[in-house]
Amino acid sequence: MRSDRRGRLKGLYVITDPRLGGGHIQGARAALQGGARIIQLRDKEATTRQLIEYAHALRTLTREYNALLIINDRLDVALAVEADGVHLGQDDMPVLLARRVAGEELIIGVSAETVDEAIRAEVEGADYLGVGPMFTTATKPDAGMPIGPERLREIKQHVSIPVFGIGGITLGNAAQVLQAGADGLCVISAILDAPNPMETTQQFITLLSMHPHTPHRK
Ligand code: TZP
Ligand code: MG
Repeated sequence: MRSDRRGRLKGLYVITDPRLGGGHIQGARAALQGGARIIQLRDKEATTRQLIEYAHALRTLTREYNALLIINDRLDVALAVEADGVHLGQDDMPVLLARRVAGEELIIGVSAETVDEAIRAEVEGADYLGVGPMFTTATKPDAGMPIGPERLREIKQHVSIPVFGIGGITLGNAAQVLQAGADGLCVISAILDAPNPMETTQQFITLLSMHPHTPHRK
């Protein structure tokens, strides 16, 4: 049986960054206080021990707010701290293998830049997609060229799982991503590098509430 945590895959999805917002815990707390209900732990530099420590702290914090916790890259860490999900890029563990290890309950998110990647991810069992970079971003130096909201619109026509736009999303351009059909927005710097991350989170949520999304087939 697939749990209803998948029904919560929409809206604002805030990804933490060790360098922004006072670090993972402080940044996540501000986003949660502002109303975010999906948090991803993303840290490309932490040791496994450090990552486990952050993940445990975020597991406690996200439970207080009844929010989903997703771990970037590391299925083992996600399982170890009983996170709700793992997020995998095209160079990470293949979705089929991750599903075999994780079982049915764990949410598996996948990054996709093209229609082919999106379709393959869904066929292999992904629960949602992160599609981007929508716009230029300084947060992920190895991100490719922006693919823009039109690619997201195209991807939406080919998959039935929720699609989040990611990369360079700000309060100023978020409407374009939502108009292209995004079910949600993944945001790092526009929130965690803002003067007041909690208030900026609230502003994103207000903006999202003005763009009702379409229901999914599953
Ligand atoms: N994947 C594609 S772009 C990106 C990731 C993790 C970075 C998004 O960060 P920002 O600050 O919201 O542009
Ligand atoms: Mg990855």
